[in-house]
Amino acid sequence: MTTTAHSVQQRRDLRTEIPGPRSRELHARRSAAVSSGVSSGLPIYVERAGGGIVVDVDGNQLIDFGSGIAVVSVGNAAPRVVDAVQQQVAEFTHTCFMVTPYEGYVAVAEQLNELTPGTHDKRSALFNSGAEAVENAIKIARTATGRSAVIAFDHAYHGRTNLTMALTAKNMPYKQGFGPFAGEVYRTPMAYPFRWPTGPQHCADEAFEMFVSNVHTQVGETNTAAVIVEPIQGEGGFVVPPPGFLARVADWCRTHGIVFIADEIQTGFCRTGDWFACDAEGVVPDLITTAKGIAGGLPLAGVTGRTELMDSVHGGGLGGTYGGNPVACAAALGAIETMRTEDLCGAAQRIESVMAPRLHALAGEHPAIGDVRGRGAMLAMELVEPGTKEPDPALTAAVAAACHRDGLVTLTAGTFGNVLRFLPPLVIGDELLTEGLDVLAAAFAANA
Ligand code: PLZ
Repeated sequence: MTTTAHSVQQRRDLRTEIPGPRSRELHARRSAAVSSGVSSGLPIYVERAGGGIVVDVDGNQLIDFGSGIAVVSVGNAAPRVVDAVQQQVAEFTHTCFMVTPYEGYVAVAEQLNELTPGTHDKRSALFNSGAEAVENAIKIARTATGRSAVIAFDHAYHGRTNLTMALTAKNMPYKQGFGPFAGEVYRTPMAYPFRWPTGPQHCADEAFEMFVSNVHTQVGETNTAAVIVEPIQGEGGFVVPPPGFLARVADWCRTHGIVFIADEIQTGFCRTGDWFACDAEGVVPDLITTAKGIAGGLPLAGVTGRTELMDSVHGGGLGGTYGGNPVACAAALGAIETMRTEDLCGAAQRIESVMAPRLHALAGEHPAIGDVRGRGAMLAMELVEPGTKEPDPALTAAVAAACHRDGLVTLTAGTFGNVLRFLPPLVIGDELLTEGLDVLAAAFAANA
């Protein structure tokens, strides 16, 4: 079967200004048809994409350092994903797993049970989006423990539905005006080395002590169903907690019968150089949520965890019309096979070895780069007023805009909007990677 992926030449090519005339035309149509509540960081309208390149309707070819927010880790229109989807879509598109089941769902669950951290007995359930997976992980933790409180961290991002808005830390744009939010959600400081008030060397111990104290004094261990944490925070600015912090939180949860949930929706599936970010430290979560990278761009999400937790829910308590849709499951099996056979965990490590030294060198030249951090192909720079830790969201926006104009898709992040983050597809070639970094360096030279 032929696939389309390699029809996209792997090179940057700008034919018009960005966005070009056809994109601007589409943008005018969009403004008259699409809610302004949905915004786009870079309004070029996409015609095709493959590997590390996005092609717009004006024929411009941009280097992709975003992967549609860490989704197309296997590349856009990845050959195995395209083949699997084409075959499945011609066989059947939907029956609803809750009505008449099919093998693809079971096969994805088997893969999740095998690949996620820990060798204990596991079960999985599939959903459509990351937020839905997080909601269901909380439902499962509450049923299993008979408790209701949930602890989330500063700078956390877990989604835009009502419960996940409550779990998400940042007000604007995610929560502003959308309350009231779900109850029984409590927040504690994240171990954020760059911004820890008493210095990074105290961060892990003090954040852990505050966590324990906050749960004990403000919530009560026996009222607490779950603690949810992103092992490396995504939208919050690629905050990497110091080694040992997550393991201590997980151990403490175990002592108190609290379910430790790792939200690996952004970090999962080879992104950080391991199958899951928890693997780097041997942390074994009780429940893990996955989405994004799992299915090469088709909407699919999962909750995987200890059988005794996952099976504590009454039959029919979990589900949804489309959860584990057969086409999305076929895509996931194609994506996972790609990750295995092309060693995309190794590819993420290679990307770090190319990118990290360049980012550190840039930080040496530009005092506005206060911090370089991340792991694997999940790297970021935090921008500040030189000599201080005062966030500089204006410079961040200016550098991102300069990258966009010069044909590099980059994303921003962070509670203070001052983080440039890099999430290239794991199949990107070294040449494109280096060229993307050159574009970034030029954007700094012109703006910082
Ligand atoms: N948990 C850790 O990163 C999604 C959202 C972008 P959904 N992050 C990108 C935006 O502005 O909406 C995410 C995540 C983590 C949960 C989610 C939610 O996943 O598939 O977007 O619902």
